[in-house]
Amino acid sequence: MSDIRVGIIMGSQSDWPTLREAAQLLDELKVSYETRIVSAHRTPDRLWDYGRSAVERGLQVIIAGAGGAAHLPGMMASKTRVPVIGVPVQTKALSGVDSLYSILQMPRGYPVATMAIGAAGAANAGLMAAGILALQDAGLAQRLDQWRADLTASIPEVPCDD
Ligand code: RP5
Repeated sequence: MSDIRVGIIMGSQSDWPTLREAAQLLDELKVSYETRIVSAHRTPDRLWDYGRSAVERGLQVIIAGAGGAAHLPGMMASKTRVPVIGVPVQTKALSGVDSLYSILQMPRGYPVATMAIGAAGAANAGLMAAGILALQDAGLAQRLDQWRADLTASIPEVPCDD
C-alpha cells in the first residue's frame, strides 16, 4: 500500500489546467496525491484497472474531472467504494452544462459528489478531499482550519475602486 491518499484523474490532457486547481490546493495542505489521465471512452481498461485497485492501493478519495459526455466520475464510482468527487470541466460547445449533467444525475446506489463547473469546482474538490481526510488526521484538520481562517481574513469589509 502506498502513502498516496488522493487520486486525481481526468479524461484528457486538456482537462489538466482545470484539475491542477485541485492539485494546488492539496499541495498547499500537504496532502499526498497522484495524477493520471484515465478516459472512460478512450482508455476504458485503464479506468477499470484504476477502480479495481483503488482500495488495495490505499486511495481514500478520488477526484475525477471530465468534460462533455463526462462518464469518468460515474464509471469510477461504479467500480470502487472509494468516495468519488466529480469535477465538470467547462466545454466550448455547451459551457460545461453537458459535463455537469453527465456527472450529477447518478442512479441510486452509486454516488458522485459533484462540484461546480470549472476551476472553482476543481479547487473545491481539493478542499472537499482534504475535509474528508481531516476527519482522521488532526494535523490536516489544523491546516485546513488555518486555510479557511486565512481566506476569511483576506476578504475586505469595504469595497474599493480598483
Ligand atoms: C473528455 O472529452 C475529456 O474529459 C475532455 O474534457 C473532453 C475533450 O477531450 P480532448 O478532445 O481535449 O482530448 O473525455
